[in-house]
Amino acid sequence: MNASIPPAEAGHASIILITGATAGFGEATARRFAAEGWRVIITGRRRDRLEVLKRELEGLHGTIEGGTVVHALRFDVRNRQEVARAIAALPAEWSAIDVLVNNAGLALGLAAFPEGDPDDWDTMIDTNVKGLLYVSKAVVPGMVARGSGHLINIGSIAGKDAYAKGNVYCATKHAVDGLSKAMRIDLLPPGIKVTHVAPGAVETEFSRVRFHGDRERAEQAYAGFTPLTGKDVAVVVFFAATQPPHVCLNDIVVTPTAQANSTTIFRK
Ligand code: NDP
Ligand code: 8X3
Repeated sequence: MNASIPPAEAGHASIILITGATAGFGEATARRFAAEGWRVIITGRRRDRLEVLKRELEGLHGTIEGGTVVHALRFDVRNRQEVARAIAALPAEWSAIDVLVNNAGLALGLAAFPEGDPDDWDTMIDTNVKGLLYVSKAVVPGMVARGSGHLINIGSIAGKDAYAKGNVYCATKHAVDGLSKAMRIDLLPPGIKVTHVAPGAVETEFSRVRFHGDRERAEQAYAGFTPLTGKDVAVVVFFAATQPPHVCLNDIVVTPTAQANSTTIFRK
């Protein structure tokens, strides 16, 4: 992977906004891009985590072009007004976002359809689908005006094939796949790239959130095989973001070696 374009080649440090950068591969992606000299906008709901990560990355990578290397924005992707206000209020030096990583998302519960909890369904649909739309709607007009930009939408292997008891989570990730295809068509004229990244099992806070804090159940999800890490996904996102202007990686499925598809994991 040596095709990366140093941000300096564009004449200024590129800016990336990552939703859900307080944990998991959003956080790993923020670390990776900051280390590569990008200016990084980290977002999420947990203000304390945003502040700690901002301080850490500034300590590690200092300032860039006389300004700070990290900007933190607290918002809930489900709240359309909050999203629009936060993006509109970005200081001028942070407003020309080159890459948007739509990563914030979650699964809640693992239940056959008749036993599913409609509150969990609402949260997954509001976060994984509507949240992605709201953030994109706030960021894309600037990209269109500048005639360049890149959306990297984090879907899932669960958006390629459904699995038992995954029903609504799988549906939201199928929606991310479908939206990525549709956005790619609509955003051809202004030259905006759209990449869909569909990871398999990655050990993050994902399963703890899914099982409402049950650590033992969460750990079982990764028993008997080596899952991906947040860093593994960050490598893929970085590779996609640093291709030359005429190259767009459309759809990337990345799984642990022990995983063939959404239903088949070889556990020792
Ligand atoms: P984590 O639980 O570790 O991180 C999720 C991130 O999303 C957190 O930063 C959280 O921040 C943020 N988030 C959740 N809800 C909201 C919200 N309403 N508003 C703003 N931010 C929100 O999970 P992962 O890193 O594993 O997951 C990241 C993405 O990858 C998700 O879209 C997930 O569906 C997808 N995915 C995960 C896989 C896995 O196996 N782990 C595999 C394939 C895809 P905060 O709580 O501070 O708001
Ligand atoms: C998250 C991983 O196993 O639910 O998308 O598909 S899984």
